[in-house]
Amino acid sequence: MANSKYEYVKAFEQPDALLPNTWIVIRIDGRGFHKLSDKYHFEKPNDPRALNLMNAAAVEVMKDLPDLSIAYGVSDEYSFVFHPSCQLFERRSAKLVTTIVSTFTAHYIYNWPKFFPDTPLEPPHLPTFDGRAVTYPSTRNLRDYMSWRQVDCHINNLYNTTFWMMVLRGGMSNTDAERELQGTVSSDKNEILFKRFGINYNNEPEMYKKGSVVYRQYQLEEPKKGGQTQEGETPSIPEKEISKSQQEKLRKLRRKAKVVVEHVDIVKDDFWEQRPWILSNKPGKLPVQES
Ligand code: DGT
Ligand code: MG
Ligand code: MG
Repeated sequence: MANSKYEYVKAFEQPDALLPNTWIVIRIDGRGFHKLSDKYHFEKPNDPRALNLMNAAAVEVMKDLPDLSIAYGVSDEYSFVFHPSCQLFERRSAKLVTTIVSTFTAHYIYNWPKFFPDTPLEPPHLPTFDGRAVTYPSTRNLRDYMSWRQVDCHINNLYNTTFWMMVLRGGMSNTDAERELQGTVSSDKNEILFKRFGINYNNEPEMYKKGSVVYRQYQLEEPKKGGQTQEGETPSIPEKEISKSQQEKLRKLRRKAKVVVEHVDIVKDDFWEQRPWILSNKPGKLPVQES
C-alpha cells in the first residue's frame, strides 16, 4: 500500500477494544419513541404491532450475527449479548455497537409496512436507535443484568397497565391517575385493576408482562435438581482458545438453529438450565425435524 504524507492521521484513531473474557451487552433504545408512538398512533400502553416489529427486527439481527448468544427486548429497547469468548471485530466497541444499531434499524424500517400497513413512515419522525456496550465479568453479573431488565419490564408494565386503565376506561385525568398511583405497591395496583376494571393482571399477555427473549433453539435439557447452578461460574472457555477457524465453524453450526421469540421468565434458573448452550456457547442438539 502506498504511503502518503497524510497517513499519519491514522495514529489519531483510539483503540476501543472491550475487556477480554467478559460478557458484552449491547443495549439499543428507540430515540424519542414517546413522540414517535404518538405520531403513529401506537396503542397504549402496549401496541402488539410495535412490540412484534421490535421482535422481528431482533430475530434478523440474531440471524445476521451468529456470534450473538441471546437478546431480550421490552418497550423500545433491546439488549443483545455476546459470549466472553466472542472475538467479532476484535471486540471493538464502536464496530459492535454501530453494527447492531444499524442492522436493527434497517430491519425495523424494512419490516414496518408488514406491521403498520396503513401508517407509512414519513419524516421528520423516522425510527432511529441509540446504543451502548457494557461488559460484565461474571455469568452471575450477566444473569443479574437480564433479571434487571425483566423486573423493570414487570414494574413498568403493571404501572402503565393500571395508569392507562384509570385514564382510558376510568375517565380520570392523567394527573389524577398519577397522583392516586403515587406510593402504591404492586398489590394496590393489582387490586385497582381487579376491583374497578375486572382485570386479573395474571391474565394479561405474557409479552407485556415478561418482555421478549430471543435465542437459538436446540433440544431442551432437564434442569438440574438441587444441583449446582451456573450462576457464579466463570465461562469455561478462555477466549484465546477459540481460533479463527473454530469461530467460523461455530458460526456455521449456529446458523442452522432456528431463532425463536419467547415470553418467559429469565430470572429463575430453569430457563438457563434447560438451555445450557446460551451460557456455555456450545451449540446443543438440533431439534428432531417434524415430517
Ligand atoms: P429517549 O429514549 O430518551 O430518546 O426517549 P423515549 O421517548 O424513547 O423514552 P424511553 O425510551 O424512556 O421510553 C419509551 C417510550 O416509548 C415511552 O414513552 C413509551 C413508548 N412506547 C414503547 N412501546 C410502546 C407501545 O407499545 N405503545 C405505546 N403507546 N408506547 C410505547
Ligand atoms: Mg427510547
Ligand atoms: Mg426505552
